[in-house]
Amino acid sequence: MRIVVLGKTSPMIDLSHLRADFPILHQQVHGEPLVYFDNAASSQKPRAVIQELTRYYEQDNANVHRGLHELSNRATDTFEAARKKVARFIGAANTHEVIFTRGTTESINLVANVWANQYLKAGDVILYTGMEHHSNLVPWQLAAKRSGAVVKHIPVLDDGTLDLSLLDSLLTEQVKIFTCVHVSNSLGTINPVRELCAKARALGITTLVDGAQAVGHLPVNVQEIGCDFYAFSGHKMCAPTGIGGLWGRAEKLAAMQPWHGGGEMIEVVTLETSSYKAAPARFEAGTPDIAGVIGLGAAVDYLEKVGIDTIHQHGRELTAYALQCMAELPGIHILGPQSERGALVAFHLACAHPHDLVEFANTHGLALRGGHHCTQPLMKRFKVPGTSRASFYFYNTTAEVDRMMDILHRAVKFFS
Ligand code: 7TS
Repeated sequence: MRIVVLGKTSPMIDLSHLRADFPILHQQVHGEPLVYFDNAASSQKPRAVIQELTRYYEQDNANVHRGLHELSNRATDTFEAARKKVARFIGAANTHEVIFTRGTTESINLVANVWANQYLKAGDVILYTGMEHHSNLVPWQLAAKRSGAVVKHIPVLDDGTLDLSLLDSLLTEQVKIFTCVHVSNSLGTINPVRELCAKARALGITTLVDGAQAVGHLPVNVQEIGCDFYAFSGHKMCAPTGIGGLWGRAEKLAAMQPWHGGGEMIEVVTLETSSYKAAPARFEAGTPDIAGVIGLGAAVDYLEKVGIDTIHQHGRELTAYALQCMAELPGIHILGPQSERGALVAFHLACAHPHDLVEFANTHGLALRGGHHCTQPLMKRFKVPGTSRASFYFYNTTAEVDRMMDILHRAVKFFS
C-alpha cells in the first residue's frame, strides 16, 4: 500500500495499484478517460471475480445439491464454501443463517412477506425511517395493507441524520418491526444501527437492517449490530448482479414458514401436503444463481485481500477530499452529514437540473447518477427534484476527484 500526501498534512491511503485488477476502468468514454463515480448503484468487478465465473462455467458447471456426480459435487462444494465466506465476512454466528437471494430488494421482500404474514396484525406498527430506499418502504407498505398494520417513520433532520429526539415516542410496544438503512444511498448518513437495534430488541421488537450500501464498504458484524435480519446486495461489493443475501438470526428463521415453494426446500412431498427443510434451504426454492453465489464468494475473497478496514478508511478519506473540493462550487447544496458518512456525495447545483448535469458529465467521461435515487420521500423532505450523486469505491482516486471538479466547474460555467 502506497501513501500519498494530500494537501499539506494529511496522508491518504492510495489504492490506485488495484485499478489494474478492474479491466473496465481502463477505457475512454466520449474521448476522455472514464471516471466511474456510480458505485452506490453498482460496483465494478475485479478480474478475480470475472475469471472465477469463467472457471466455474468452463470446468464445474452443474446443478448443486442434488447430484451425485463429480461436477455437481464440485459445484456444490464451491457454492457452500461461498456461504461460509459470506457468513464470516458479515460476522454471522452460523453459516445456516445466510440465505442467498437476488439482493437487498428480494431479502427485504422475503421478511416483509413471510415474517410479516405470520406476525403482523391490525393495529400493529411498522417503524422505518424517512431515509429508506423504496425497497425498504414499499414491501412494508404492502405488508401493512395486507395485515391492517400502520407504518410510521423516524423523521430526518436538516443535517441528514435521524431525529432521535422522537425515538422514545415512536419506538413503543405497538411497534412489531423496526427497520432502518445502515448507510443511506442518498445522504451518506451512517445510522447508529447498533444502538437503535438494542433499544428495539429491549422492547421485544424485531429488527431488520438494510445493508445495501454497507457490506463491502465498512466492517459489518451482524452479531455486534444485534439485529434480527440484515439484507445486502452482491453487485455493490464487486460480485455479479442478481445475487445477494439475507442474514437472519437462527431462532427467527426457524420460526418462519417458507416463502417460495419448489424443489430443494422440501423434506417430503405427497399429493396432499409437504414438509420443509430448515434454513437456509427452506428459503432457497429452485435452482439458485450458482455462478452468482460462486462469484460472490470470489468477491469476498478479493475484498478480504484488500482489507475491509483499508477500504473503509480510503472511502472516508476520498469522500472528505471530495467534500472539501466541492464546497467551493458556486450554488452547491450538499445533502447529508458533513462528517462520518458513507463514500458518496449527493448534491444539487442551483444552475442545473441533476439530469442535465449528469448528461453534461457523461460527455466528459464522468459517470455520476442523477435523480431521486429511489428515495422520493427524502427528496420531498429536502425540497429538491432530485440530486446528482458521486459515489466512490476503493479503486477511485483523488486524481479522479480532481477531474470531476474540473468537469463540474465547466458545468457551472456552461449552465450559468
Ligand atoms: N437499499 C439501499 C440503501 C440501496 O442503496 C439500494 C440500491 C437498495 C436497497 C436496493 O438494492 P438492490 O440491489 O436490491 O437493487 N441503491 C441504488 C442506488 O442508490 N442507485 O441505484 C441503486
